[in-house]
Amino acid sequence: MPQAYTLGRFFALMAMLFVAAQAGATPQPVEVDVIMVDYQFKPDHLTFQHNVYYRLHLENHGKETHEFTAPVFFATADIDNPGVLNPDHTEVLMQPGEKKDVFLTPHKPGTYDLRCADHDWYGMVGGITVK
Ligand SMILES: [Cu+2]
Repeated sequence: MPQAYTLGRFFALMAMLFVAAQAGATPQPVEVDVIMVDYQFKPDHLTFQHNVYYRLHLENHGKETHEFTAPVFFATADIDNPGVLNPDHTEVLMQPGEKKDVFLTPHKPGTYDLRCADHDWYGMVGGITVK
C-alpha cells in the first residue's frame, strides 16, 4: 500500500512541524493586574519571578492622572513595548480611565520602589519584589 504509506508519512511530518512551531512560539505571559485609584495602587505590593515573561496590566479607575513610577524595576527588566513608558522609561503615565499593558521580563531579584510620582506625598506608594 504505497499510497497509504506516503499519506502516513505526510501526516507524521505535519505533526512534527506543528510540535516544532509550538515549541518555538512566544510563551503566554503571566498576567499581573494593578488598579490605580485616588490615591492607591491595588494591590500595592507586587511579586514577580525573575526570568518569567509578564503582562503587567494597569487600569486607572481614579478621577486623577496617576503614574506607575518604578525606575529601577523597569531598568532591570526587558520591556517588549517600551513605547508604553515615558521617554526616560521610569514610569507609565495613566490618564483617568486608561488601560495599558507592559510586556516585560524581570531579571534581577530584589526589592524595588513603586510610587505615583504625583501622589507619593499622599501615600500613593507601594513596592515590587522580584524573586
Ligand atoms: Cu497618583
